[in-house]
Amino acid sequence: MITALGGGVGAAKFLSGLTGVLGSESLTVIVNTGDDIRIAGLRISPDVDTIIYWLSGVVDKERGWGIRGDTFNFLETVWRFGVQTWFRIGDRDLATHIHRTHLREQGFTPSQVTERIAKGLGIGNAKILPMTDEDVETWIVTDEGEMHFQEYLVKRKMTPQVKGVFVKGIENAGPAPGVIQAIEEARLVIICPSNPIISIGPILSVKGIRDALRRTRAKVVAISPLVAGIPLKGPADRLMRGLGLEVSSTQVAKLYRDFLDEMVIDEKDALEADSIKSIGLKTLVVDTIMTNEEKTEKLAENILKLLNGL
Ligand code: FO1
Repeated sequence: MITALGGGVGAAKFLSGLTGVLGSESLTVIVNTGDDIRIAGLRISPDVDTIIYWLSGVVDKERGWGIRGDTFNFLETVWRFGVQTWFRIGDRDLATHIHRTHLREQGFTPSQVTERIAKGLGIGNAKILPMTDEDVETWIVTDEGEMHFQEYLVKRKMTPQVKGVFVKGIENAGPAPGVIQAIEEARLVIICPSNPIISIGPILSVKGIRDALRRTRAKVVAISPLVAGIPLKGPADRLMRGLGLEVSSTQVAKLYRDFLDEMVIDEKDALEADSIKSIGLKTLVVDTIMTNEEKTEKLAENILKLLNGL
């Protein structure tokens, strides 16, 4: 069994490649829910949905999120009612949010809702688990005040200066059913090429998850989301810098050092291999840029090779 931790477009893309080359291995994905937001009364869980959309093949690959060929009639109409429309909810995507909101109002948990949405969209080759069933939200402290992560990313286009990050509600967040077991029973745990601060960070902050990663007998491998010192998408560099961290794969490895066995970095960062080895971690240098399906599957195959000899 393979267990992956991730959130965001990089993780979703990588996982779509991984499911293409899995063979008989089963896959469980533990997904960040810190990006969740309520807009216009809807419960939106962007990282969960992005992974489901990629794995089910309905995703808009150009944007990396949302559903291919979607229209925006709903947004155009609620805009007339004065509802904010900076978060682009497509009409087909809306069906997911309405269904989630309705099920949550009936008392279903995020895990149960996720299972139903994944099943409805035909995902059979991976189990998708939200990191927790508690409602949590990642907030960014900036020079212009505190704001929800989506407001920082989408509405403010990452322009405010980052001063800090916190996850509302994380103190009470225990792991969703199956999460700890998936880490404990895996042969390989993959930390996807996701933002270490706002995608992987919240997962590691859920009670018991970091400890489970430390004690699992699985090999734990992380793929750096940085190539030549910058993220291919998203604000990882701005967030790391804002928190006073160096923006490098070595720094990402340091953030995971207490539970990590091996760090996977891009060929463009080959010079970092020595500094990562010097903190006691094995390093694999490969092409991590997922510009097409073939390259994504090649990366996944390279990661699966780490299973050999386990
Ligand atoms: N990202 C954007 O940059 N702009 C959007 O308007 C936007 C809408 C959106 C709607 C549903 C959804 O599931 C994801 C959406 N995303 C949008 C992506 C999302 O903000 C980010 O990819 C993740 O939260 C980053 O981890």
